[in-house]
Amino acid sequence: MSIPQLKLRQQQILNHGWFFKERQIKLSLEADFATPEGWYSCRVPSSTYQNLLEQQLIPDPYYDQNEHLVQWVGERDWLYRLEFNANQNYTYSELCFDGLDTFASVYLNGQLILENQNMFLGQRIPVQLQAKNTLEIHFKSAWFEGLKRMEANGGAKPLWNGDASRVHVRKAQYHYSWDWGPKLLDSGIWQEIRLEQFNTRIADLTLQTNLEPNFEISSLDILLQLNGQFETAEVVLTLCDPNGITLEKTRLPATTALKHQFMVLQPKLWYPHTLGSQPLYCLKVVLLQDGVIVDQSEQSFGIRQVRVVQEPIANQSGSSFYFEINGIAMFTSGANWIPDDLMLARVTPERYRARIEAAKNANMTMLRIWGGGIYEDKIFYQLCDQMGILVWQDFMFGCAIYPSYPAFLENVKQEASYQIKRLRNHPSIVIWTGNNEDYPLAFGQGLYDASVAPDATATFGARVIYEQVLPNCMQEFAPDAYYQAGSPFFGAFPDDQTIGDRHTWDVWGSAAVPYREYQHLGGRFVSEFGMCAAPRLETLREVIPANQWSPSSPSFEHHMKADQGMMRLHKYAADIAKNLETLEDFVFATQIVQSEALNAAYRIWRRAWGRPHHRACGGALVWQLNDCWQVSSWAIIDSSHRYKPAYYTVKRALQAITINLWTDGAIWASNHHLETWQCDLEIYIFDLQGQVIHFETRAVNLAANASTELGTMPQGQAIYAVRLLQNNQVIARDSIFPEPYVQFELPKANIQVEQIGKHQLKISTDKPVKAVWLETNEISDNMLDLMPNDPQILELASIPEQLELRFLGGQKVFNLQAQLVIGDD
Ligand code: BMA
Repeated sequence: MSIPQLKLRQQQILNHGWFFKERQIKLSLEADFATPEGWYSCRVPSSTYQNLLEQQLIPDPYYDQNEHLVQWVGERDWLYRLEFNANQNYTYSELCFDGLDTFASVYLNGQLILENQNMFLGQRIPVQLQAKNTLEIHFKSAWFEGLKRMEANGGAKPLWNGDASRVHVRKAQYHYSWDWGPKLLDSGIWQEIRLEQFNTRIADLTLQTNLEPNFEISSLDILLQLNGQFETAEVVLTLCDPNGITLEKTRLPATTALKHQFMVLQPKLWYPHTLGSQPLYCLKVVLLQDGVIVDQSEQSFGIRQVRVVQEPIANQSGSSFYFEINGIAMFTSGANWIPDDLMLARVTPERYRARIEAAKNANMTMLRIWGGGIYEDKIFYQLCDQMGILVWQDFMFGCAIYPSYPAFLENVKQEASYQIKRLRNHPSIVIWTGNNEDYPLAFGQGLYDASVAPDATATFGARVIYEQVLPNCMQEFAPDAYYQAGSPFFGAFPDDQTIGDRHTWDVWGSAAVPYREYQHLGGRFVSEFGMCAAPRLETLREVIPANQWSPSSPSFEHHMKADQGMMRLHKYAADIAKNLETLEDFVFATQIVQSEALNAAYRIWRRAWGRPHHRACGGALVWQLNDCWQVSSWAIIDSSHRYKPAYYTVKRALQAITINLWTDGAIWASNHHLETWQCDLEIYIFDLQGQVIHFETRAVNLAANASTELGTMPQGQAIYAVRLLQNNQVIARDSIFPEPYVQFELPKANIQVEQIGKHQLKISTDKPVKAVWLETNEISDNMLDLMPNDPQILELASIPEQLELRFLGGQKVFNLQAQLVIGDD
C-alpha cells in the first residue's frame, strides 16, 4: 500500500441533490430505487411531511382538520436517494448520519451499510467509496414497525398521550400526538449527513473542569482520542480565555488516548444571566503530521459549580430543592420547552433565538427540555450558554411504561452515551433527569414499589433504564453532572410537596381546582404547572376557516387536544365573564384565566423562597413556553411567536423585585438581588365605584435574595393596589380585584392612550381597570391592571394607526395616527 499523502481531514456535507418518493410495495426494493418515476427533489435536513408539503403533494397538516387527511403519510414507507462524487485519496472514509428518523435501511452503491433504529443516535459508518456513488435510504413506517414490536413484546401497556406502540420506537414521542399536538408520524433525514475522509483524525475530546471550593482555581482535564495512522503525529493544545487570548499552549506526541491537564487561575465563572456574565473558554486542538495540519477541533466550555441543594428546611418537613450556582442560591424561574414544530427541520436558528430571547426577556432563568420531544439542536444549547439560561435536560421518555427487553436497553444505552457526549460541555445544562412522569404513571397503576430493586423483568421494568442504564452512562461520560431518575422525582408518593420536584396539575388538570389553590399546591421545586388558553387571534386566523370562526366550531375544537380540554376551558372562562359567544370574547377570557393563574402561582411560590434554611420553594417552571402548531394550549408564546397575555404577567411576576398581594390581605415583596433594598410601599384601596377609601405609605426594607413579609391589608369587598417606589420611580405593582370576576361589575373607566414619542405610548385611566390588553406584539409591557393617577409608559417597536384595546368587561379602539406629534422623537 502506498504511503498516504498528508492531508487535512475533509468533510463533505451531503445536503444537496436528494430525491424522495413513496415506496411502491408492488416493486422489489431494488426495482423501486431504480425506477425513474415518482421522484421529487427535496432538501436535507428535512422530513417527509415537510418535503411533501413543499412539493404541494399534501395540504398544510395544521390548517383546519387537515391532520386527518395526511395520516396516510405515516403509514407508508419512503425512499430517499442521492448521487455524489467522492475523492478516493484517503485511507479512511466514513459516512456520518447525525439523525435519521427512524427505521432506516441505508445502502451505499447497493450494499446495506446501516440498519438505523433510533432517531436520537448519530451514526458513523466506515465505507469504501467509488468515484461516483449512490446513497439510498429506505424509511419504514414507524407506525407499523412500532406495532410489530409491541405485539412481539407483551402488547399494550398503560400510557398517557399517543399510541401504546410509541414506547417501542426511539423516536420523538410527541409525533404520535400529545395533549397539545396533532399526530404526524414523520420520517426522513432530520439531521445532517456528512462524508468525512481522513488518514488520521481527532475521534473524541473529553473535557472536565474541576473548580476548587474557593473558586480561585480550576483544573481542566483533557482526554483526546485519535483514529487512524498517527504514529509520527503531534498534538497542539491551546487554551484560550473568554476573549480569545491564549492562556496556555502545549505540544505533545500523539497517542491513541492522550491525557493532559491545564490549570486556570482566577477563572472567570459562568453564571445564569440574573447573577452574572457568561464567559466561555475555548480549547483548540490541532493534530499535526510532519508539521502539516491533518485535523483540528475546538470546544468551548464554561467554568462553574452547580449544586442541587436538598437539605432540611427550618420548621418544615422534607428537604429543600434548589439550585446553587458558584455558591449563590437562586430561585429558579422558567418554562418547559417542547419541540417547536412537528416538522423538525423547519425550526431555524432564528426561531430558536427568538424563543430563548423571549424567555430571557421574561426574566426566566431555566428551560426544561421535556422528555417527550427531542434532545435539542446544538444551537439551542449554544444560545443558552451564551444567554445565561440554565437547562434542565430530560432523557427522551415520557408518560408511559417503557419496555426493558435486552435489545431495547442496548439501543437506549447507545443513545444515552451519544447524547451525553454531545451535550456534556454545555455549562447551561445543570440537571439531567431520566424521564417525564413515568414514575407517577407507574405509581398510579400500582406498578411501582420503591422498596424493590429495579428489575428488567418486573412490571415497571424501565426502572432499570432510569436507575441503572442512564446513571451508569452519566457516570462514565459526565461524572460530575447531577442526575435524577425522573421528573417528578419524589419522596413517598408522586404529589409529595416536601421532597424532590413536583408537577402541579391539580389546577387545570385532575379536579380542575381554582387557581388560588396554588397557595396550597406548591412543592420544593415545581417543575411543571400551567393553565390553557387559546392562541392569539391572528394565529387562529391562520388555521380556522372564516366560516368556522366560533368557540364551538369543529375546527376551533380540533385545535385543542387536551383531555376534556374544551370543557375545562369553558369552566374556567365562565368565572371571567358571561355570554362568551364570539370567538374574540371567548379567546380573551381564556387568556385572562391563564394570565391570572400564572401570576398567582409565581407570586405565591416565590413567597416561599425565604432566607437561608427557609428556602421552602426553590423554583417553578411553567408548562409550557412554546407551541408546535396553532393550538389552544398551556404555552405562553403561540406557534407564530405571538405572545399570549400571560407572557407579560409572568414577566412582571419574575422581575428581580416584586410587590405582591393575596386575597387574604397578605402583602409581601420578593427580592432576587443579592443586596437588601430600601423602597417605599404605597397601598391603595378603592371601593367598587372606584373611589379611594384608604391610602398609606411607608418605607420598607427588602431582605437580600429572599421574600419579605410586609403585613396585611384591611379586608372587604374592594380593589386593592400596591406599588413599590425607589427614588420616586415605580419599580413594581400588584393589585387584587374581587373574584370571581364574573360576579362583580367594575366601575366604568375612561381609559386614555396617548402617543408621547415615536415609540412611546402613555396609558391612563380614571377608575381601576383589570387586564388591559393592547392588541400588538412588540411592546415593553401589556395585560395591565390600571389605577387612577398611575399612568404607565409603554415602548413599542412601531405605533400602529389604530390600536385595539380589550379589558375585563369591555373594549375600545384608539386612532393613534391622528395624535402624532410632529418632530417628536
Ligand atoms: C405534563 C407534561 C406533558 C403534558 C402536560 C400537559 O405533565 O409532562 O406530558 O403535555 O403535562 O398535560
